[in-house]
Amino acid sequence: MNSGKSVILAVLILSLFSWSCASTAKDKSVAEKPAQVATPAAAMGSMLADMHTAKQVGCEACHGTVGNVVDDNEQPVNANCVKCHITHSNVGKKTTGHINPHKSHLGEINCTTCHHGHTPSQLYCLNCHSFVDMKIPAGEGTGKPIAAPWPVEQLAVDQTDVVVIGAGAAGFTAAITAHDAGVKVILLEKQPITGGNSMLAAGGMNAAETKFQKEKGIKDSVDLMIKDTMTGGNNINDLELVMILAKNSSASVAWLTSLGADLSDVGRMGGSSVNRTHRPKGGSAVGANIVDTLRRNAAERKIDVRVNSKVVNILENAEGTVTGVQVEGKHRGLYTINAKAVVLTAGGFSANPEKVAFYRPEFKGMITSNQPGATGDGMDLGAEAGAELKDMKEIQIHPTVAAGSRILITEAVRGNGAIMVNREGKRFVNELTTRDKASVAILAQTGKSAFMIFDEGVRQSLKQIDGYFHLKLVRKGETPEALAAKINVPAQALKETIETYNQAFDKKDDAEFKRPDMPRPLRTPKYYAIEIKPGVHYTMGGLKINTEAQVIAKDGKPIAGFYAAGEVTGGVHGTNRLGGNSISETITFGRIAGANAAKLAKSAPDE
Ligand code: MEZ
Repeated sequence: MNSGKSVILAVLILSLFSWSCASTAKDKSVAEKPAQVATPAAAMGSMLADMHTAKQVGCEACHGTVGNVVDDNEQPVNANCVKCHITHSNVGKKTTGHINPHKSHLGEINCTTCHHGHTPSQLYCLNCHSFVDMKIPAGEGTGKPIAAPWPVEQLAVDQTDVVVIGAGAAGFTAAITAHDAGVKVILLEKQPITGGNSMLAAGGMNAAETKFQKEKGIKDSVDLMIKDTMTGGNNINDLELVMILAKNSSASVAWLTSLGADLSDVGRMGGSSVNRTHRPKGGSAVGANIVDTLRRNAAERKIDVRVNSKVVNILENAEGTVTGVQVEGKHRGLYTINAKAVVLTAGGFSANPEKVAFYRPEFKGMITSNQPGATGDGMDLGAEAGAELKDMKEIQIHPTVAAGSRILITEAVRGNGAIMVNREGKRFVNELTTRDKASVAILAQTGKSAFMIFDEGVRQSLKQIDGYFHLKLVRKGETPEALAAKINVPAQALKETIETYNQAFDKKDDAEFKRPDMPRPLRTPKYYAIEIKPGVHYTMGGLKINTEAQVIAKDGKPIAGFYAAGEVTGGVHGTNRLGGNSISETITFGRIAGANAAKLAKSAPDE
């Protein structure tokens, strides 16, 4: 059959399908009264739609009242899934016997992220994991974003006050803040799932002088956070931005908490002088908690969140004022959104190997810990709109990505007491030094990798470690010697290393490596090891902004109507970001960008 005939057949099948949906439509939800329908979807080789029609569940169960168009805001469809299945994760409870993609670090993700109804499902997880027969725990994945067929239609035009590009923590924060200031917001996400890298954030959010620190008797100060951040960034950071970061950090924790996030546990990351990294009780990963909170709050406010919506152009008028965006939407095709202000929160480019190698040839071919959407196209859009780029060569290598995978082993494991040993079974660095120094030290060891070693005490102190067991990344032994045999390092050396570390803990003095904090000894069997290697984790460079989150042009002046926040910007972190400062930056600068965009939109006349 030639392609013309296939298209005609497809149109006929679609018409039949629409007719069949229309003919079975009733006002009642299908959960109450399943409708009898034919299964034209099955003829199209569909997946989820097939399953539902085979069970006599009608089209309106997913699509609502017939006549409703499925558009790039897929929330209505997903809300219908929840109507029948109670929660999204509930649907996945039937998945047993292998690693369950529904039970993940991504939070409560929507069905449409993976399941497309009328075409085969595309498992988003395969971007990072390679579950061959669902047996291999973690692999490098394809690392490529899922290609979506973008239908290009006529240029329709939507109007709004504020457009936010990129639905990670910074984007959601800006959108919620702008909405709460009383303006209409559209939040766009090019991936099929919201959350960006923020939903993978593990260790926590840095903040000084918080209620949670005070409750735990931790003495911290805004000045100390500024000092640590500047020292970590080798003092090339933009001091004014760092001051904003630190001064607002406690208020940002309070804001997130007021929305329902749990940031009550406080730990330590490398380069911080005190415990200031906030995360959920028991030490769960911070990202899923924060992103779920933001997703829920956006949904409660009925903010228009559109996934599979890639911005291809930031529009400007003759005076250079930003006036909106052009978008390619999965369902809508190419269209325009006119807006009074645009906030760019599209993240960094760690998952773009060509761009990484362009700026840092020595990192060519290195694995990344990032989600596949972190390709830096948002940064390109900003540059095309006239933004000055800053610190682009500053790319952070995270020391501890699980070897043979792109799974980040959070710095919090070291913060809570793990040590690192080389193939000779010996420690080689202060485990709580900054990431740049720790990475260089690991790459200097035999095999350019190392082992993170911890005991049951550390495991019990940090809930997110359970995830590494789930992914079968951990080797175990009843004794240090037994563990040594499993990971092929000299048993006597590993035993002595652990004993020496425990003595240092007793004396509160790590004479060998000057580790500043040893929260617990390694004396509680079992003993555990994860092999780790450095991987590309964060891009410190990006669009130049000022303290009002306005994007700065090459002439040093703010670009009217244009704001940015989060990893898409450069300047806050200098040459090296401290662990925990990223989520902090997204919330603080996301709030500033959202508030200022809303203020501008309110003052601008309606078209
Ligand atoms: O801020 C980060 O990148 C972070 C805390 C990572 C981690 O090791 O958990």
